[in-house]
Amino acid sequence: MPPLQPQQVENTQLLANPGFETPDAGWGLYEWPPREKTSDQLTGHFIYYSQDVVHSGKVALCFDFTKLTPERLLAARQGLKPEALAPYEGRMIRSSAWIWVAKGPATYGGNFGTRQWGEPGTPPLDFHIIPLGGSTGEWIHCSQEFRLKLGSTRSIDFNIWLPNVPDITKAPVVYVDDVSLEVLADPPLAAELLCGKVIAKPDNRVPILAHHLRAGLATGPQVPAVGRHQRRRPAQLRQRQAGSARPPDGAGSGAAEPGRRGLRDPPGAGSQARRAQP
Ligand SMILES: [Ca+2]
Repeated sequence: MPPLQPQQVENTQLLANPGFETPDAGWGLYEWPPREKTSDQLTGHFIYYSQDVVHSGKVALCFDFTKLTPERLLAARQGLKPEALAPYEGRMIRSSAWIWVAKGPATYGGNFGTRQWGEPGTPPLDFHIIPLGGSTGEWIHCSQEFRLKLGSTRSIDFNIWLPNVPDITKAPVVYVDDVSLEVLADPPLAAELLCGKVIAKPDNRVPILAHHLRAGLATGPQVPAVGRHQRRRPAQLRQRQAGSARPPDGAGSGAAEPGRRGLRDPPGAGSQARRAQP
């Protein structure tokens, strides 16, 4: 029997502009706590698209705390619609991000992940938030996986929260790139057939071949074992010497959403952080 050819399976990206290659697309940029007269242009001085340090492509998002007071927190956010996620109810989701701490304390960290909201003014129905950080001068990958349960979710947001540090002489400069919120592909139960005639497709996924039945192989074709997902190979690290990209006009909204708390203690279970392998 000739070998079966496994189907290509790919994860589904839920975020817009995950690699920041299209400035001003997808992401809202914020300061926290909100303050009066905070303009998009001012926020753009602290969070901006940069070509200085990138994980892939030509652009990463830089969070620069060197001109901020210690209590300030910077954030990037995308909103997601439950209707768009409804087809993936019950599926495994992976959120991940790469971070490079260019300047700051020996070890620095913030948080990132999703929050699911119900009625306005009430706490989140669910959240999946983990630390985002690491030591200076290397790309760190942080990721977690969870099962999507929308329930009565009315809105979802994906956030990156990075705080300043108490010692302003060590105010961080941090680059974030290749942020991802993916629906993990199912294992490929079906297979491309190289010969034989398909006579039935129970549950429309696993075909049964006529000659299998003749041979008494009632169990159907052997499906190659393929993992639930493939780990992404770290992209080659690149540190560019070119000057910083100017913050685009209108890069941030400058106002955080009222009545919503920016940070919560992240659940540690299911999270992982690992260093890039050059
Ligand atoms: Ca990028």
